[in-house]
Amino acid sequence: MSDQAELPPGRLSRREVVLATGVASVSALAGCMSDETPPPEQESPSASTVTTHSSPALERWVDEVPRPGVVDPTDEKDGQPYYEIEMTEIEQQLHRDLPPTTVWGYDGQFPGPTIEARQGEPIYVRWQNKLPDEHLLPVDTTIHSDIIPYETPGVRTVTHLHGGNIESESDGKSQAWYTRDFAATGPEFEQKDYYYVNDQPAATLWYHDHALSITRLNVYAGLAGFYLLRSDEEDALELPQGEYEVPLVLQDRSVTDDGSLFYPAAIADEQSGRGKSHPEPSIVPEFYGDTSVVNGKAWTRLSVDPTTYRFRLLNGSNSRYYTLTLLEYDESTGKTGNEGPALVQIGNDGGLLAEPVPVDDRLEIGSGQRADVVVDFSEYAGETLLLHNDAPALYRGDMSSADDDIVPLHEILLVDVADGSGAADGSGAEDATGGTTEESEAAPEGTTEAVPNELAHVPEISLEDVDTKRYLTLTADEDEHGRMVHLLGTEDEPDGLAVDDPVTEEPTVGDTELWSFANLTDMSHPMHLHLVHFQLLGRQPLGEYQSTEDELDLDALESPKAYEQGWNDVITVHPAEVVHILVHFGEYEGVFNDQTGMYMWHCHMVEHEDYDMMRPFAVRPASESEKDPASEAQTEAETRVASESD
Ligand SMILES: [Cu+2]
Repeated sequence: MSDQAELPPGRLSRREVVLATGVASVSALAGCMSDETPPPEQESPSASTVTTHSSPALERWVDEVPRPGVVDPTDEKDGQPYYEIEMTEIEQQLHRDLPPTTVWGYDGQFPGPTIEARQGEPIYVRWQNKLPDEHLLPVDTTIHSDIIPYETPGVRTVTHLHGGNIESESDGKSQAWYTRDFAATGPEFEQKDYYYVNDQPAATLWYHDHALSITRLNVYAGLAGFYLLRSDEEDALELPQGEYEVPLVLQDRSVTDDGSLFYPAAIADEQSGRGKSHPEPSIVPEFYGDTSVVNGKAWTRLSVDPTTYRFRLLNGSNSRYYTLTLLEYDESTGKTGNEGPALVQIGNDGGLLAEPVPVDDRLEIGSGQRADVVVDFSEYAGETLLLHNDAPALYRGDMSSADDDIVPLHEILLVDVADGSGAADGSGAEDATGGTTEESEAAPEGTTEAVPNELAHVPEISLEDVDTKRYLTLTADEDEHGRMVHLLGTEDEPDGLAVDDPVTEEPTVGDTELWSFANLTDMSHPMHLHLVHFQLLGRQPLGEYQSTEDELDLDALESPKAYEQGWNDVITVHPAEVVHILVHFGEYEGVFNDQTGMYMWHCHMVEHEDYDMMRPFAVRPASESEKDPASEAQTEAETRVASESD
């Protein structure tokens, strides 16, 4: 097995990068693929053939960033709050100077309304599909046409609670899709009402569409929103709240002059087909929009008081990475200046960190990831700041180069800090914000105080607790049309498996596993596991890791960055790197809860997830695995276990 870190011959000799309508080939990474010879039919990469869709030049920073609404329960079910949330097609103005844009929203909003949940208080949600018969965006019907009935009328949707430590039946798996009014349902559809037990640490969760092979289109159309899980422990910290706690979903979009969302219908690609013609519409390997959209508005500004704020950052873009910092900004010249106030991270995907961590460089946030940060603006009264992104569109971590920035997006959000008069001390500001009196009284106290030095108890998962190790590959291949297909593989199948190949990851509830992601491609991937939150053990170069070695050399690992500690459900794996994560399936030292059944793990760049960088995993009950470790149909197993326990 000594060769398993080597790349399959010819596999990744070129890189197809789709811009809005165009394609560039980007040569393979030099360092990790130097011994590879290009296949003879390969043409030279040529940036000159790139054509891009350009969105209209909109005046920046004219609209204030909207705050997502909060949705109220519509009823009760089994004594718990019950929400009925409709997905509908709506018109929404994305910018002052654009005509209204047709988007899809939950509860009539893009992004969807925030669900405010509390630890220990379960809720039910019925995600009602009320979408039109026709998709808003071009659907490629060649992907998994054997398991997706593309001829079925209606738009397939299914809502996944990202970061939810929840039952399999409510997970929102990609094949649990359904069309309008549940007229047609996918093979893994089980129930209409989803049950969210909320038995996990307070965290910034989010919900979004997850329908098999059209997730990229449904999310791009607008189907995503926040789910903020709160707890008494978190409340006791008196973190900034009310007006001083701002959820911000960062997205990139492209639009046309009439305001329509633009998403490429095909790979306009003379180069990559090797003489083969692509289907049309065709999926594109990645999508990068040229317009920054925050909370559903393009090029927005955020007005703040010179005090401390809590920002719930979510990367809701399809493929784009962000590396963020706040810079001083001269709005009249458009020039950036010195570093602004530090982003101080207090939480990530799965909840609060043990202690606040100033982000000393830039905050890297991949698609699907959340960063819970506080920022103290008190030294910046009267100043203008820019939330600045430095990640090139095609992101490779430290290996990134300027050539990778095929669709630049550096300016994300303008922040206006009010001058110190009046509003600064928090004593008079809240009346002007339109908040309720109760909120106004609650908000100011914690906002100007320093954030507590101790935030949460985060029990550490130890390598010594590992029951099972899995070596998992991130790889790519070419399909019969000459298009790139991204895949996930295993030690036995390093070249990758399809989403509908039999399940190969079958942890037992109560076990701890070491998952080692080996990235054989030339770009960074944000890898996501449903159900669980995991801890990053460390990273190392691909060439230095032999999966057959019994012991992992901890000294050889690059340690997690401070803000990567704690509970993650997305982790970035850079090119030619192995990332080791420790995953416990089930309750762990008083946090999280036991669940069994089928879930998914996948790259969260949704173009990759759709084709075909997604795999199932099955959490087996402890009793079942003792009796029969071989895989059986999970539904049968669950039925059996359930009936035995009755
Ligand atoms: Cu990916």
